[in-house]
Amino acid sequence: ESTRGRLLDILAKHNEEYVSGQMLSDQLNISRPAVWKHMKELEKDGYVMEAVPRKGYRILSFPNKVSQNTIQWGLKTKWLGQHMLHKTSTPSTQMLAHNQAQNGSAHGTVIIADEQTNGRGRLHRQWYSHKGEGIWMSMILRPTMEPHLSPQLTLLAATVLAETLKRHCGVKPQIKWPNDILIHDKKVAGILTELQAEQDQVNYIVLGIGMNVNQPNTAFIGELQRKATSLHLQTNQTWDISALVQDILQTFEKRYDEYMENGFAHVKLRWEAFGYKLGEIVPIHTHQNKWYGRLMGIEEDGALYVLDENGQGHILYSAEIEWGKDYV
Ligand code: BTX
Repeated sequence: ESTRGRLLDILAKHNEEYVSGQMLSDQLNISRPAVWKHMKELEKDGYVMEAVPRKGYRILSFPNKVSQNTIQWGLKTKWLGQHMLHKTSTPSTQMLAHNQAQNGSAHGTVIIADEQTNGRGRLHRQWYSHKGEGIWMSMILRPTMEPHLSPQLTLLAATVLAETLKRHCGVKPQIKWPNDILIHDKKVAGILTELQAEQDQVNYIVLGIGMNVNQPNTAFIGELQRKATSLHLQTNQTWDISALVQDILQTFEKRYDEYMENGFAHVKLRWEAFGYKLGEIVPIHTHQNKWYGRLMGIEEDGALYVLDENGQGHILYSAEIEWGKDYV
């Protein structure tokens, strides 16, 4: 743990009480001017500190902006997010995560940014990632697994987001296959999984999560106006991004460990409980064709199972399901 993290820990444990500079310097094994320097750094992160002569220091308030400190502060995980890199601005956290992974970053490393200037969705589509309004993060995972099973991790991530949003914000999210999170037929979050693998073993996975949190109505323009939504628009509340990130990381770690131990069956059930239009007939695009099928559920390998008009079953690996309020 970093010195600054330990410093915050000590101050937080003392709550409203002052902690003397001498005690901090003793406990952290650094000089008193070094303690002072860390305080100044924390203030840059948005902490409001009070320093009183002969009494010491205390925290008056925590930042509402995101930093490695605000996320790691009180983060109850064993391995996920214990290594973290936070940027105020970056082209794409996916790109950064790939670089980090190739340089040997540990399993569970999290890269997060306030803003992405070149955020990406699947098939090189753009992902709108405006400053401070959402969660733009990528995690590096190094699972012992065969590459063909990796779509299960995308589905797992989708269930984690749905589950966390429901519990944390009281909304009713749905998962559109394979990995879009919708609320009231509008996209609130997306997942992008990228894989580096050998023949029969995953080398690493970069799992990117984009979630719209505090965007106002005016944030979404053009096609996004009818396609996208934010938690703020759905709940009329402004959400603490660090707290939400912590919850996502904690829930993800728990579900990931369960999945590694017990397999996919529970993930499948949970995914299906959130499944968008499951049991319904919807327009489906595969290759150049548009046809109507009844969404039945997902397969062990993450494929979508659909019945066509003749009751014939189809297992789909790539398809677009038409969605939104305005299709028919
Ligand atoms: P996707 O290809 O399923 O969705 C991309 C489509 O979603 C776009 O074509 C556009 O129509 C719509 N869209 C773009 N931005 C938004 C937005 N903010 N909210 C709702 N809809 C939008 C989904 O791709 C996967 C997105 C992953 C994003 C994360 S953010 C952290 C990481 N870094 C990075 O560059 N990508 C990932």
